[in-house]
Amino acid sequence: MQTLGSNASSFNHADGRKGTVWPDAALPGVRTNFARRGLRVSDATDELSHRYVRLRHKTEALITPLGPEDVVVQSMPDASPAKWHLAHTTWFFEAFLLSIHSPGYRVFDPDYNFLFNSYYEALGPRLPRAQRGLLTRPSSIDVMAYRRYVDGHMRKLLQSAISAETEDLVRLGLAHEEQHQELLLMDVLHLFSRSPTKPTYDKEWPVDAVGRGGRFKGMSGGPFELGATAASFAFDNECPRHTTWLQPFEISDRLVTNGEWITFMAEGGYARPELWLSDGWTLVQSEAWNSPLYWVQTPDGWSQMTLRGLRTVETDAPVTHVSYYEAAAYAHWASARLPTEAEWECAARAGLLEQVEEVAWQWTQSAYSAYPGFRPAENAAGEYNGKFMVGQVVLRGGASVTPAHHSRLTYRNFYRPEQRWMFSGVRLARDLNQSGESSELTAADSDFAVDVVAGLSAREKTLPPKYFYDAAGSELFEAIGRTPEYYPTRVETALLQQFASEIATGIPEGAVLVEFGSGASEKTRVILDAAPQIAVYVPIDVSEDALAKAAAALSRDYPKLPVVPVAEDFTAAIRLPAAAQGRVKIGFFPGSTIGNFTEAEALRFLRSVRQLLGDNSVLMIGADLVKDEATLVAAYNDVEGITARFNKNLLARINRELGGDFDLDAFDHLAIWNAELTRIEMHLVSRADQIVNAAKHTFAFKAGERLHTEDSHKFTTESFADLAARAGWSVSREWISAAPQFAIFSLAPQRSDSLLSTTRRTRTMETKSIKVPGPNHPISIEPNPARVTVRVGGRIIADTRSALTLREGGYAAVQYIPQEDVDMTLLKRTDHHTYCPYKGDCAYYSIPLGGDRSVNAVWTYEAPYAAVAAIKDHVAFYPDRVDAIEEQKESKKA
Ligand code: SAH
Ligand code: AVI
Repeated sequence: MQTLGSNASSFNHADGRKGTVWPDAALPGVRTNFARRGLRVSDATDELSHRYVRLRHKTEALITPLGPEDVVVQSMPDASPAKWHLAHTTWFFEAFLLSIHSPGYRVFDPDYNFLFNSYYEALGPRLPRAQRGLLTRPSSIDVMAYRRYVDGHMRKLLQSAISAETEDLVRLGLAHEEQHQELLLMDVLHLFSRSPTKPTYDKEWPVDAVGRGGRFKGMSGGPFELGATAASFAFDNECPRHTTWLQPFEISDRLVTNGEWITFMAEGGYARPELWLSDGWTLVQSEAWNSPLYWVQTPDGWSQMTLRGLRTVETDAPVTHVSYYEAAAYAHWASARLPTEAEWECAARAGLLEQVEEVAWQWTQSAYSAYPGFRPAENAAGEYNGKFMVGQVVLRGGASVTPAHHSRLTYRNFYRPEQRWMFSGVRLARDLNQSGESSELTAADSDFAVDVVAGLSAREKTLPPKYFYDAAGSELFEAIGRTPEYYPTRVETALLQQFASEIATGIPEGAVLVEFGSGASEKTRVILDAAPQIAVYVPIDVSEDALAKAAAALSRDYPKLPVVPVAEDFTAAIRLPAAAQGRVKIGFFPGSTIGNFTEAEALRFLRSVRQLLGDNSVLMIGADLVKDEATLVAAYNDVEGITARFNKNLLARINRELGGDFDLDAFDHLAIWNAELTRIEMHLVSRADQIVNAAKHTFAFKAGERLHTEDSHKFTTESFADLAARAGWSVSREWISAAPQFAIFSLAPQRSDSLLSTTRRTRTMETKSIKVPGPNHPISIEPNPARVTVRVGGRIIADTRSALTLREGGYAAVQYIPQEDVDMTLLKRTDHHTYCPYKGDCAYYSIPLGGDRSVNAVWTYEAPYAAVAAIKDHVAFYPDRVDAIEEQKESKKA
């Protein structure tokens, strides 16, 4: 037994809570006869009439927060006034059930068939959809009376013996009214979003749960049974169940978040035509779309109109109210695609998906069309779904505004690709390789496979350069050394030969020579020839082939010298062989291989070598020096194309060892000078949009997209000495060649007593030159009237109205932000330092939130020179190491 007045309505909510609206009133000012009379339904005997009563009441509960004017207005042609929904759902029962299956039934008002028929041609002409907001008559009171009239007759019908056909129509009517409950909420939200006062529908309306971003889950392909069976209620468009074929795919277990969408926006998502379907791009321009529907930019960032009113966009909650065009553009940008509806249903049935029906309907890439064998019903209800099967796209799942238990895994929602007032979201999918293996790598997979998958899955694709050196790559490197353009090998060898005897004097009797990245050990010979006192040689290299060949050749040519090769990654913890124990260790790291490290890697390497070699050691390092761009660029773009082959050998190696299918001709070699970071960068550039499989994964390359394969940092004697000093070494000798300049540094371990390090620091300070800005190097600092914000990883980490704009010579203006307006807890101090003769010593921070891209993204002058004293206690951000640095001009308040 159940009292109607205590019947709560429930909706799906991501946090598992149910939204509750108590149906103790209906239209404002309208009598609700059931509630007033406290009518009980104890006489309703079967499940269907209980459901009918509960559901009808729930619809009325939804309008309790609305005022009399709210229920009449139509905010756009796609939306309907709440009053119209109340009447139309009632008309559905009258037209499809009572008028046909209830003998002697007289319609409530003959005009209502014209006013409240939505789209059923078989039931006569109707009011044009866009005119529903003109219905000030019938009044709300009339509409509620209509509901009561039809409810009374429906109760009688449901208490009589009804046929299976009638029962099916009742269930259809109930499902129909549930759809309109959702539509009513969508339409109210749209209406309120258009109101300047941004009203709240329900301040207790649950918010979507926040959480982690999605992880891709793999599914093998094969036959799949798609669609609903006859076992329980389903719309006709979900039937018949039939076999379809799936290719292997992977699908994200969660929906795309607002934070991820903000990154898409920051990376020009709404401004890059190449991401968009043609019709979508036309809309972006004509409608000036720059964010999801209902997002508004406020001084505090993005806010979003919701049923709770205007609220700050929650970065970890799923994005909602996006069109198919936006979803497809996002997927393109994210190197993914939208799932097909069969993939979605298959993964959902396998239990792989979260956020299935509690947040937002999920766009699929499937056009809404008939399943094989689909037949619409013969009667007027045949118009329910089938006639819309063109020009629309299927969405799967369910939304926070969908009545609980309304949706199911076979449910096919559908909207036009430009619509976005419904609660629509995005779930990504990707193709899997043809073998359909799980994309999860296991312990059995090599480090190479793990690094390739990680590097090619990154937003900016990259691979560690150590993988260049398989047998073929090592030989290609040797060949590069013989090209006229690649001067480092030639020049360093000549320098070694020139100063061999000097170098040899620093090597004591019985020492062990430990070489890092020894390759063919050609340069080693110069040292060995000049220093026969070397008792043992330990070459260390990842390239087993190069190492074995070199060891064999040296043993042949230096028969008295024990050669003990170590085939390992020299960045890992290395143990020297027993033959090296008890001997003075001479480290040798030629070739400027140190330049292939990032600064952090170089420091880590130098510190670990300091440990490995011990206090009495010497470390000789060959390092290429900064020089004119033409010489540098030519060295990595030899005319014969050997460096290009070396670069592409990385792809060939992936093909050989990881089952890859890279087409080497579909990539171009690119080597460029990055003056700001003083390094040559090598990339492979995709010539076209292409899909590549490797290491059980599928990777999408866009035309022009780069795979970053190597950095070769170039040094100055100062920058190198500084690097060495920060890792516990001091430069005791340096030999520098004539142009093209290359250096060999002999390093000694810094003594650990503080006196020496203080001395060194003092010396460094003394040798720094100080310059004063002037006409040749002007610097200006001005307060910035704009509000400046800095975003990283979707979060605002700096927000100020007191930024200082520093302009220096021809450089881009830099915003210096007071530290008090920066969330300094999100920054991590690094040991990177630079020096500017005009501004002083510069210290750096990384932003862990931004990952690798945000290493040393922030700098500060802690004790700036007098000319720029104003920037003390301020920090600045590299624009390309954060999501965005935004300036908003403050509008003058009236
Ligand atoms: N020292 C030689 C070869 C330089 S080429 C010369 O100066 O001509 C770089 C060498 O370093 C290659 O032989 C490569 O296999 C090796 N190498 C690169 N990264 C490595 C790593 N992480 N661990 C061990 N060896 C590495
Ligand atoms: C081994 N390393 C220092 C070489 C360099 O110059 O960075 C590798 C190389 N890359 C292209 N050409 C040579």
